[in-house]
Amino acid sequence: MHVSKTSDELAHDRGMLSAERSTDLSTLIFLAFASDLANGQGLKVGFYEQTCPNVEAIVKKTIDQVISVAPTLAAPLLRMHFHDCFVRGCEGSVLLNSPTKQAEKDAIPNLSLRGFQIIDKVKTRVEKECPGVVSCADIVALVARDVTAAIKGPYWEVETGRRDGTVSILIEALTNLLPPFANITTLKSGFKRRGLSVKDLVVLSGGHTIGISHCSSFNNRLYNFTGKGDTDPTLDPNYIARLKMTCKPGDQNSIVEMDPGSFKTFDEDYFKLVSKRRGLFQSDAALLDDSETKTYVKLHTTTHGTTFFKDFGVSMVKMGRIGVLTGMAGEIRKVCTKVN
Ligand code: HEM
Ligand SMILES: *[C@@H]1O[C@H](CO)[C@@H](O)[C@H](O)[C@H]1NC(C)=O
Ligand SMILES: *[C@@H]1O[C@H](CO)[C@@H](O)[C@H](O)[C@H]1NC(C)=O
Ligand SMILES: CC(=O)N[C@H]1CO[C@H](CO)[C@@H](O)[C@@H]1O
Repeated sequence: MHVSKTSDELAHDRGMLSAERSTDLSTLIFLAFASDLANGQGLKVGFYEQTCPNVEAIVKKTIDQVISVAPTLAAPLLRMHFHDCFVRGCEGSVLLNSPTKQAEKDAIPNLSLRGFQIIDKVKTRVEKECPGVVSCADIVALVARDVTAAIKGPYWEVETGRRDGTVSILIEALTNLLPPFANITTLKSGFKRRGLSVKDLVVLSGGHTIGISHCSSFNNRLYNFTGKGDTDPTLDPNYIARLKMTCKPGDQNSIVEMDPGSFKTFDEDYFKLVSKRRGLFQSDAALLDDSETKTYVKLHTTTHGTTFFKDFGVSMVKMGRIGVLTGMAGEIRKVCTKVN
């Protein structure tokens, strides 16, 4: 059952969108959901060992095929698990279509959420082998691991046993996703509220070692940071000059690589960039504003054989526990874009 909204509510949402950058969206973020603490009870590695023993092999094979021809899909597929988990918990609501364009999918922050068709492709193959057994939420979690491994990133054991939710609401995506202009206080509390630590915040931000961003996510830093036609003083001026070549004033559509030169490879370069004041978003730069996150960033610019890969797997498992539905809760969707 999708939740439909009246046109009044819609108008309200749109107003919120345009106001989003100037007003305090993060207050809303905290009001939205108090219940989605991480616990992960009922999840375990190998949950489908008896009921669908080949599921992980099917997912991996499909993803290896996809990434070998379209490596840039790794980034949105990793990001999809993050978005799923931060809105309503990891229960596949990010995948739901709404006939009236009112689902999470239709929210502005999903601007770059791509790869839904890959999830459908995996699901179709899994359903063929074990109909009605494997949830879409688990497929999203497995895909996030497999795309990361496929682009030379870390590998981790994924806990499974999630079930799928039946509700997806646009406004929840707007209010629960952290905005790119979030400061360190907002970031830390947003993670804490979901049972994630300050370390998880800095480690998972390392996901920005791959992928692209639209200019709209950081344009204010280049042209009108405080409304006086100024730039963000925390962003390297040379980098600003370079970004301005692609991102013109008010440009919403152009895209840049978040980790220029290696945006298709999962590596530690993100931390080098942040340390050189070349983190693309204010939320990236903010990692220098807390002693714990700053220490982690700096550590990963100087030492060899760092712990980032191992840490990333650990934090992804923790993220994958946020607000999960297990046991008899929710359902196993037959098709990921629709409730049964
Ligand atoms: C800490 C708070 C976070 C904020 C504020 C944030 C914000 C953003 C924004 C604004 C974009 C660009 C969207 C666009 O303009 O196209 C983006 C892209 C991306 N994010 Fe994050 N993000 C956060 C955390 C994460 C986490 C935890 C992960 C995964 C572990 C992640 C993975 C990605 C990836 C892979 C992309 C590139 C997507 C693509 O290439 O299509 N982000 N993020
Ligand atoms: C961080 O952002 C929040 C929400 O916009 C704001 O209320 C708070 O004052 C900011 N904190 C700092 C230290 O700038
Ligand atoms: C910069 O921001 C201010 C305040 O929001 C606005 O009045 C002004 O028109 C903006 N300037 C440009 C060039 O967008
Ligand atoms: C507002 C917006 O861009 N929504 C998009 C969210 O993602 C879906 C699937 O890629 C697009 O169809 C929507 O247009």
